[in-house]
Amino acid sequence: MGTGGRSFATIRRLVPVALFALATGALGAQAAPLPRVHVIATGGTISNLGAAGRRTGEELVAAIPPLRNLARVTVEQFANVASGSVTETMWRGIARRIAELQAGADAPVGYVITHGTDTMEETAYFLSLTVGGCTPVIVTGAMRQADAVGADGPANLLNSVRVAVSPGARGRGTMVLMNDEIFAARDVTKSNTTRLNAFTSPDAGVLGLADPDVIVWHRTAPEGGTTCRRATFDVATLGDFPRVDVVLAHIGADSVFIEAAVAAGARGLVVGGVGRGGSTPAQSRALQRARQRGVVIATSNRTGSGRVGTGPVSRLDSLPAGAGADVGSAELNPQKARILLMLALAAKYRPADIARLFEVR
Ligand code: DAS
Repeated sequence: MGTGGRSFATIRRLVPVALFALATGALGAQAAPLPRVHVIATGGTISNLGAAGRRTGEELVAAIPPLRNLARVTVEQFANVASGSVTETMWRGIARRIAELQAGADAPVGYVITHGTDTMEETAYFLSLTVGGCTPVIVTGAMRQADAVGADGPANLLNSVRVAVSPGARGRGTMVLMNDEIFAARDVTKSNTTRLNAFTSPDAGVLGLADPDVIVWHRTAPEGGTTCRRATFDVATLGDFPRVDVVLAHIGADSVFIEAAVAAGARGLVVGGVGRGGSTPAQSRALQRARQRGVVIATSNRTGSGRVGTGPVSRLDSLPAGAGADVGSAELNPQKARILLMLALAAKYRPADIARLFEVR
């Protein structure tokens, strides 16, 4: 082989090396720094190893190599509990922590909260009311334990980070990602005990999808994503959360639970009413007595979807005419109506303003 042949072979050897060097920035071109996503781990099935304990957030992230090309993921272990053990004090702590990180240097472009699925919708809804700004907060978890065959946690965590760095997520506030589906915090609910597709938005549908190639948004962001949401409530200035209880209406329900809640100091009551918010005559009378003592009643329903309006509609079959201020929960289910009522009472809203607040989407 002559000289020309040798140099051609050399060039052929060098081209891949040069391309690799270009791609990695070794020839001087600086690769853009990866965006920071902060994971706040709280426990749940995504971390659960049964008798072997729970994985940490660091371990969950380390087990997903593709994350390294997607974002600079930082992790903090806020808690490591089943979501039935999450408290309202912890909610405040997470909201405050996000505000603190947002105000600091190197603020993340998004947050991922790993959480048990059982009460995930409640934590997500609380954060949607108390975290402002453009930065998305994605709450995720798993239906199958961390050591199960076909565990869904890693895909949910990876997809949540994909959503967190997606420009289309800006301005959308708090969302839930499960089973490749993205839900608005206000709309989402857990509607199955076991299935991978347990999360649904019965009234509003999914917000978007984490498809393999792209994040798809089915609805435009508020104001087209150009303005950032103001938090409805500022946890830094809110007083103590008042007691707000939920009572279920059903055939044969008497006044006992309503009276017990009032005796325990409830300042608000949410009725999981039948149909459009009805209750039994005994419950209706007890609710009327509670209202006369200054307890604010929000009427929700136990059907799993559909609205309860404020005023006469929500009083059908239940409260006597002229019963005074009544709050319909709109399409909020009882557990979410409880959160909004609790925050509104803590912020000293009047019943008429509370009624309006329930309608704000
Ligand atoms: N279902 C889980 C949760 O919601 C329970 C667990 O992981 O312990 O937290």
